[in-house]
Amino acid sequence: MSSAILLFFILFIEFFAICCSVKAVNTTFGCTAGERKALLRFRESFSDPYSTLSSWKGEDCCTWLGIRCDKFTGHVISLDLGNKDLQGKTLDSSLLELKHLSYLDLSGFDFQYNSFPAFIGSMKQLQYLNLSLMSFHGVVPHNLGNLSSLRVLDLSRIDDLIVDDLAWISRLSSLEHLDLSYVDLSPTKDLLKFIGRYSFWDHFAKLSKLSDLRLSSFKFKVKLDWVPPFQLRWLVLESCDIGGQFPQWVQMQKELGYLYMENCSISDTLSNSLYKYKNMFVLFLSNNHIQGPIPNNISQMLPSLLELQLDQNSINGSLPDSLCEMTSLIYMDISRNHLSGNLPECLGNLRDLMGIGLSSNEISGVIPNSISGAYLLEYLKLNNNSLTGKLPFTMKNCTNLIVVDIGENKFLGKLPKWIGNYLPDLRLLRLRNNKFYGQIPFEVCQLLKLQMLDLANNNLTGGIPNCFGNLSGMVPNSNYHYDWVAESFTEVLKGLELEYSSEMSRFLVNLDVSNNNLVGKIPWELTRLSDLIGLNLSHNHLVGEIPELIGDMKSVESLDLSNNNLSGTIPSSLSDLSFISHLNLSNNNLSGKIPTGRQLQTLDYPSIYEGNPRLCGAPLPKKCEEGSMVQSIMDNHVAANEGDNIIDDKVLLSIVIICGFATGFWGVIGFLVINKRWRQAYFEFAEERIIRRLFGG
Ligand SMILES: *[C@@H]1O[C@H](CO)[C@@H](O)[C@H](O)[C@H]1NC(C)=O
Ligand SMILES: *[C@@H]1O[C@H](CO)[C@@H](O)[C@H](O)[C@H]1NC(C)=O
Ligand SMILES: *[C@@H]1O[C@H](CO)[C@@H](O)[C@H](O)[C@H]1NC(C)=O
Ligand SMILES: *[C@@H]1O[C@H](CO)[C@@H](O)[C@H](O)[C@H]1NC(C)=O
Ligand SMILES: *[C@@H]1O[C@H](CO)[C@@H](O)[C@H](O)[C@H]1NC(C)=O
Ligand SMILES: *[C@@H]1O[C@H](CO)[C@@H](O)[C@H](O)[C@H]1NC(C)=O
Ligand SMILES: *[C@@H]1O[C@H](CO)[C@@H](O)[C@H](O)[C@H]1NC(C)=O
Ligand SMILES: *[C@@H]1O[C@H](CO)[C@@H](O)[C@H](O)[C@H]1NC(C)=O
Ligand SMILES: *[C@@H]1O[C@H](CO)[C@@H](O)[C@H](O)[C@H]1NC(C)=O
Ligand SMILES: *[C@@H]1O[C@H](CO)[C@@H](O)[C@H](O)[C@H]1NC(C)=O
Ligand SMILES: *[C@@H]1O[C@H](CO)[C@@H](O)[C@H](O)[C@H]1NC(C)=O
Ligand SMILES: CC(=O)N[C@H]1CO[C@H](CO)[C@@H](O)[C@@H]1O
Repeated sequence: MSSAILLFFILFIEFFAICCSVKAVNTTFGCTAGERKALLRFRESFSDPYSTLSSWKGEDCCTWLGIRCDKFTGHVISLDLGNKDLQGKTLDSSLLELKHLSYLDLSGFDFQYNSFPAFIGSMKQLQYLNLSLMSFHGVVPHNLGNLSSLRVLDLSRIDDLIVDDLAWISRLSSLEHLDLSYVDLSPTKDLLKFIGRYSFWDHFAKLSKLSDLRLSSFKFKVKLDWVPPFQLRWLVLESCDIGGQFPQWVQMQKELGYLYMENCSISDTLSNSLYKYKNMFVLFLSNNHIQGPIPNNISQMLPSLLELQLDQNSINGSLPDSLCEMTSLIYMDISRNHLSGNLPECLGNLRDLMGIGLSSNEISGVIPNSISGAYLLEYLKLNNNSLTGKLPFTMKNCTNLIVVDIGENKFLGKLPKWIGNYLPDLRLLRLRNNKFYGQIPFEVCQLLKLQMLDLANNNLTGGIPNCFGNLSGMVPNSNYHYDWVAESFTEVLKGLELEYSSEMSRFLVNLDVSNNNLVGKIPWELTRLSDLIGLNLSHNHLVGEIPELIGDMKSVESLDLSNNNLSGTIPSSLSDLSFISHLNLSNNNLSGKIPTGRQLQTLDYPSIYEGNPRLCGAPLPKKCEEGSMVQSIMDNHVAANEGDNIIDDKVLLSIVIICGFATGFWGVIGFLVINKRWRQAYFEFAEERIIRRLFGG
């Protein structure tokens, strides 16, 4: 009864507030003069190269971009300058005059590596402070601990920020959200910090309201019996060496919805790690040393799970049937473990599943027919296992498939025609290293979005279909590659087997039918595929000439036609391939003079052309017949200047690599450096997708 009255009372107040606020908006004249001046002074302390703050003029500062005022008093309560590409050397302390400011977002502000503005620690009324992605260096001022009203503190991703001691954090007793990820917390810099390592978590002893904690790269362990004062709903720990056992204090966080512990050297079993987490929707434990099987009762432990990420661990045993009871699962990745046994027959019960990753395990048996039940599936990654049998016909119900990677298995049978008829969204079809035989069906050409087709190392016969020229996913089409989220996968290009990160792989356009028993000519239509980066037709029985228009494949970086029975001369248009960095025409029946010029100049290894007895000219030792006198004089000249040439070539090569990089060259270096960041980007995307799904929108 009394609660009903209370509710009524609250509703009344709410109603009253709404009426008044409408009125108030139109009766106040916006911000106070003092605060307006303070803002203008603050504005002068930094530059705004993209004029994002062009609205910062006029009397009413409450209407300026990024500013919110209190409806009743007109005081500035919120300043949001996050991600506005602003730059400055110092932040003007005039912000201190905004006495009512409770929300301050300066994320991404380019501070040109000056020191952290200490005055921020005096803005006592702040409840939200976001300085992530800012660039300054030095030590976090300890007076941040004076911000006793602070509920959200985000200092993540600040290069060169030193957190020398976290004692100040213990005073932030209102803190609900703390993000220090990608801030170096590892106690390596001096001995003092090293001694302090075991007290790290003591600083969290009073943060009883904390519900979202994100940290990375640290080694601080806690006593086994530590009882944290908080109940987290969100926990992100990355690259934390917390030592073997799954931390007991994390087990106590029964309200956890989101648990991310990547690369934290956990070597426990899952059954020792997880209790019942009724709210958990994301479990991300990739890149640890987790052992033992997936618990039989995993569906009872994690009844609400949407995303399960356990890749790169040492999980063994087979996939339990109870996995199929996790009917809310959207994404599951248990790649790179030691799973064995069969895929559960009941897999199709996971009707919401959009992605399965089980690559690089030891799973055997067949893909169950029931897979048709998982008809929302977009990503199917089963590569590098021991799966066998035919691709089940029922898979044609999974019409949303974007990625099918079942390479490195023992699948057999003919390439199914239904792939072309029923999977119109397919971007990546990777069937390499299996036992598929028979002809390549024309239906494959109906996969108009296909940009990665890898049929290498099978036993395919017949010709290369002319209609491959119609694979419009392999011709330039602006923005086409941007509208999907790829998955990382391994591909052989330029003779190297590399893993392409998810962000890189969506730009990879590759056609590989090498090492089969294909016969006939190379269809000239292939030269229409001018977005192809890799083309590998090697190790087949192809005859006839290299298409005259080969030079139209402008994007090709890696071209391998070796080990066939190609004849005729090498088309001179080959020298139009300005990005080519790997070429192999060896072991064919080619004849005549090797074309020269431009990019071909840098590819001067005789091995490119060897095994073609009737080819002549540089870089082969065999000279061409006509004008042999002139030729030999020229050759001598080249020999005399060899030293210079080597330098020129190197310079040229690096220029080509740099140019190539900007337009889509995936070198080892690019991959290694960029991969992690992009992985993060994908992760954020996935997160967003899940949140959208959870909350509708
Ligand atoms: C802080 O700002 C960054 C970049 O604008 C944003 O991604 C992040 O979500 C913000 N943090 C919080 C806690 O709101
Ligand atoms: C703020 O913090 C500093 C250092 O942590 C401390 O010396 C100072 O007394 C505090 N100021 C106020 C007003 O609480
Ligand atoms: C994993 O964490 C260790 C520190 O514990 C770090 O040195 C290493 O670079 C991390 N690896 C990855 C892939 O993030
Ligand atoms: C899962 O099974 C283990 C024993 O195998 C048991 O200790 C645990 O309580 C079970 N968890 C749930 C949530 O049922
Ligand atoms: C899983 O690995 C553990 C050792 O880590 C071993 O004792 C157990 O027999 C393995 N189980 C299976 C099914 O291979
Ligand atoms: C395939 O899996 C094995 C382990 O099962 C691993 O050693 C190997 O690197 C994987 N190969 C590829 C290409 O991922
Ligand atoms: C095939 O997909 C449809 C939705 O497109 C779904 O309703 C149906 O149950 C699926 N068929 C099977 C056999 O699971
Ligand atoms: C490939 O297929 C041919 C017949 O088409 C067969 O004779 C041969 O044994 C097969 N090779 C392999 C490795 O399966
Ligand atoms: C390729 O597409 C064109 C129309 O775009 C069509 O006329 C032609 O028949 C197709 N070629 C093959 C071999 O399917
Ligand atoms: C082409 O494929 C063959 C056999 O599959 C492989 O050995 C070779 O390295 C590949 N060529 C390139 C340039 O990647
Ligand atoms: C290559 O093709 C020629 C005809 O163009 C034929 O005489 C020869 O036997 C073929 N060589 C091989 C190894 O298939
Ligand atoms: C909330 C409200 O009524 N706002 C009005 C205030 O006055 C301006 C014009 O001066 C209107 O455009 C707003 O709709």
